[in-house]
Amino acid sequence: MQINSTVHTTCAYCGVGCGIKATVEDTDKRIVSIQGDTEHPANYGRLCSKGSSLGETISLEGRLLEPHIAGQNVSWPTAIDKVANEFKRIIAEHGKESVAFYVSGQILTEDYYVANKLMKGYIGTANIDTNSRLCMSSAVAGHKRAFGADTVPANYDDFDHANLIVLVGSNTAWCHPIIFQRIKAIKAQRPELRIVVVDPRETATNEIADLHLPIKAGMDVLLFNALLVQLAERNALDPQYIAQYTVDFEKAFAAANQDVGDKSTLAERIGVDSQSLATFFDWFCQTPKTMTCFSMGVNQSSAGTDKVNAIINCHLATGRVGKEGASPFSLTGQPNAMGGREVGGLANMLAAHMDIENPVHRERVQRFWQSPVIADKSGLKAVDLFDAMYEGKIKAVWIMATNPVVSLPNADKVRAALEKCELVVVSDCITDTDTTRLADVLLPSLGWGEKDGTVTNSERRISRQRGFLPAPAQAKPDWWALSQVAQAMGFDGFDYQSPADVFNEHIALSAFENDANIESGLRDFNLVGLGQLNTQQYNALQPIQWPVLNKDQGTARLFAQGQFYTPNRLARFMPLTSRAPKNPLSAEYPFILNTGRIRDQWHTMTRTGLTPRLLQHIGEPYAELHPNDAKKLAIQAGDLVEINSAWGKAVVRAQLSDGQRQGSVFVPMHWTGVLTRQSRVGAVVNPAVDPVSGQPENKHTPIKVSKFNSAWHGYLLSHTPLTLPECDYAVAIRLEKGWRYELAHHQKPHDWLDWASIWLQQPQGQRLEYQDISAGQQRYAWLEGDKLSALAFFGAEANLPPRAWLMSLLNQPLDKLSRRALLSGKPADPNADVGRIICACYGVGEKTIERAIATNNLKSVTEIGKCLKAGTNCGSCQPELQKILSRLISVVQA
Ligand SMILES: Nc1nc2c(c(=O)[nH]1)N[C@H]1C(S)=C(S)[C@@H](COP(=O)(O)OP(=O)(O)OC[C@H]3O[C@@H](n4cnc5c(=O)[nH]c(N)nc54)[C@H](O)[C@@H]3O)O[C@H]1N2
Ligand SMILES: Nc1nc2c(c(=O)[nH]1)N[C@H]1C(S)=C(S)[C@@H](COP(=O)(O)OP(=O)(O)OC[C@H]3O[C@@H](n4cnc5c(=O)[nH]c(N)nc54)[C@H](O)[C@@H]3O)O[C@H]1N2
Ligand code: SF4
Ligand SMILES: [Mo]
Repeated sequence: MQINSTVHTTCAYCGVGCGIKATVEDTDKRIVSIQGDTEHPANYGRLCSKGSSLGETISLEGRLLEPHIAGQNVSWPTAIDKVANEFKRIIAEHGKESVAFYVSGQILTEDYYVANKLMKGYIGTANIDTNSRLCMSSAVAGHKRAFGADTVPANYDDFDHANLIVLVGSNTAWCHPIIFQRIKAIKAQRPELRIVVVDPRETATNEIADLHLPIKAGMDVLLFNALLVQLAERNALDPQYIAQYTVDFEKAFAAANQDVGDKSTLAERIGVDSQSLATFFDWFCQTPKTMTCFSMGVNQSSAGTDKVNAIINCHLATGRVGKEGASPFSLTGQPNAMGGREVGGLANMLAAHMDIENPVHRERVQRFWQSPVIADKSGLKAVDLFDAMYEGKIKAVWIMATNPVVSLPNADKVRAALEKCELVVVSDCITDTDTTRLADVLLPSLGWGEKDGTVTNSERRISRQRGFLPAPAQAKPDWWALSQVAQAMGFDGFDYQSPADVFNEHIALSAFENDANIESGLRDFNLVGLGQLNTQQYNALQPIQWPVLNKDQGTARLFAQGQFYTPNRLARFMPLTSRAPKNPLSAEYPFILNTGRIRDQWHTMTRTGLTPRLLQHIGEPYAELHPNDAKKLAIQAGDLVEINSAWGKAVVRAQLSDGQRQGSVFVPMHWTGVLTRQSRVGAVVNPAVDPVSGQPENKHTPIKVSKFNSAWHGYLLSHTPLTLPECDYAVAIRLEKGWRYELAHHQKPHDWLDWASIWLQQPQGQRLEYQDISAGQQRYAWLEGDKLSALAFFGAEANLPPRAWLMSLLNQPLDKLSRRALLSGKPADPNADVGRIICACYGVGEKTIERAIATNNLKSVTEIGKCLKAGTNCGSCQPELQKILSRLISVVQA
């Protein structure tokens, strides 16, 4: 069927919240073209590699399409009765504290609102937490301590006005690519704009940095305490702002001063050279228009809340809050990391930015909902919640839009907890995930492009996500499933017919008794100016920044003139003392494991893992080590390494980079038990949490690293998907024309050919073979007609022939030369080897880029773009193009 309609919606991925125009080319085949929305203020038409490939992730492959109970398809009414009855039974037998929800910043505000209402207002416990605990909770806690509310004062437009941008614990280039590109474009126009990156390791974000402070893990509080002292000593404070709008400056200053102590050792304690530190202090002191943006390097720490407040202290002290080009700015992670907070989705919050610990707020929310009960204390935070489940105290859980078996720390314990839990309900759009594997009841959710509702981005901007594809099979919106279960449990108040009904209630609650004249009345989150929306108005809702106090008029910035949300409306300085990460290194575990993200994957890869294009850049889990550490450990690039902590282990490929801090190892968080045998890094991560926010310390786990000993290494190529082979190390990688499996095992098979044939599902056709027994090499290829259909290469060492060229041959007719060269793994024509793909949009490889630079004497990223198109679509690969360029130019010069 052909319908060419264009729908304006919002990206499914990060908290930048880019506007997208989706044009349905073919509804039945689900062919959709994706473009940036030039009118959306978050991106003005730009999209990164993930956003622009959304069209490739909406096929029905792997989709969960029917409700399941114990692995059997059932109808929705059966599934709903089962969930409702079991929750009721377990509550009757063990009390309401024995049940929990664990939800996500990837559900829509409407879904979140209903989940939170059901748990806190009807079941009557606050045991609802969310993956935002792992993401935003330190920022929330820091905002509330300083501002009295979880308010982000700033705005993306502020980048246009800033003269100094400090990026703390943020790999903006890879994780908030459109913000990065915006900053980069501003810098191209105004080279005087200075950018400082504070991150223990060098990342792609360094491309735009004038200064990099590779601080020791966890030293952010000391850095910003020292900055506060400098600001005071150099008369760079804003005494009027401090006096008029804040309290406790003296206390914060005294604590900072004491924390800084002996200045002669300060730089060393922070882990940077004293010249760089002095430059940072100079710039910050001299530049009124300073933005400090922070992300997971700040939040995911056992001192996360203090880090947030250390940053905010410096901004309050200089009056740089909510002013044009001057503000602290928390970059949010997920598309609805902010929306979830608005509806009180965390275990220690109430809806509409009210507080669960405040009896006036509790009474107010209950009265608004007319609900039978209201949770009277904070519920369990994510890590505690799964610990309680492990101990048998939580007996029923409903998990929605998150994959905790991969993403929570100490993830093997999380798996064990779910195995013990009596009732595990999982709502997802994908059938096979590490978490759905443990579900008793599976509920099929609508995915991006089907679901309808709102999300809020980093700058408080509420945007509509609009559906443009029909609901497949039995998939339903999450708000609907929640409302159905609520009704089946016998609760009134869930008679919603559409997401607009939920949104209107959310608007009404935000405005309910939101008044400075009533006790605990005034709240930052208020949508009163939206009024009540009919379906048409809801569908047409334009992006708008809360608070919306007057008709259809959002708020760009807050707090330039104080007016904070503390009882006396004054901001609070926090006195802070720096401290090392919770679990110290030891002789047994001498390295720091730092985990985070890569450019082209989204979390646990349930969607980005479906797109071969996004696996070309980085296809295998890896550990990035400093070359000196690698040398000491006798590890070479490409070897497999085993990473062990006191909590678990993982096996990944070694990569070396001198941008890594010595003693630190970076491993991406993305790989799962579905895609790999032993590369789920969450199993290794310590469950240490911040004492205020409960946010886990994902950036610091003491580990040991060693070369992984295996009897052989190998890889398979297949044009059809295979069962993941039973090996110590096995990773499945989707290709344009098939699949690749990277393997290693401690024991050799009796017969290589037999073994390969079994896992390759008995490939047919002509077989080519090559053996070099002394070098331990076994190579096989199968041709169906003139096409390569399967391939198996094994060797004693990890240095097997490169994969890029062989992968390009899969399922392709082979010419004579390629056929002859096949088992050597090297193309007869060296130009045929494109190398590792750098530009995912146009599939341009490293070797092609290197050759083009050398042959055409290319001097800039722009020239590479003109020559090869690389970097000219989403631009996400430009930092790497620059790196390749610099590397080759420095070789030429040397
Ligand atoms: N490509 C991609 N983009 C994403 C996501 C994704 O999965 N993939 N996820 C989204 C989500 S939910 C989130 S939360 C964001 C996360 O976005 P970011 O926070 O930018 O990403 P991370 O890689 O988790 O961590 C950021 C940096 O913190 C550094 N760091 C580690 N320890 C410290 C420390 O002690 N101090 C400081 N200052 N820095 C430290 C790490 O080295 C790392 O480079 O990304 C969003 N965007
Ligand atoms: N080691 C380490 N671990 C980390 C982090 C880290 O830096 N290091 N970062 C943490 C952070 S910041 C985050 S945000 C988390 C993210 O971690 P998770 O939330 O566990 O990861 P996702 O893969 O995004 O999981 C989302 C799930 O929801 C499904 N889904 C998508 N859309 C919908 C929908 O509309 N409805 C429903 N019901 N399901 C849907 C997807 O298929 C997927 O299974 O990971 C955290 N874990
Ligand atoms: S930056 Fe990329 S992933 Fe984030 S919202 Fe924009 S297009 Fe989506
Ligand atoms: Mo996140």
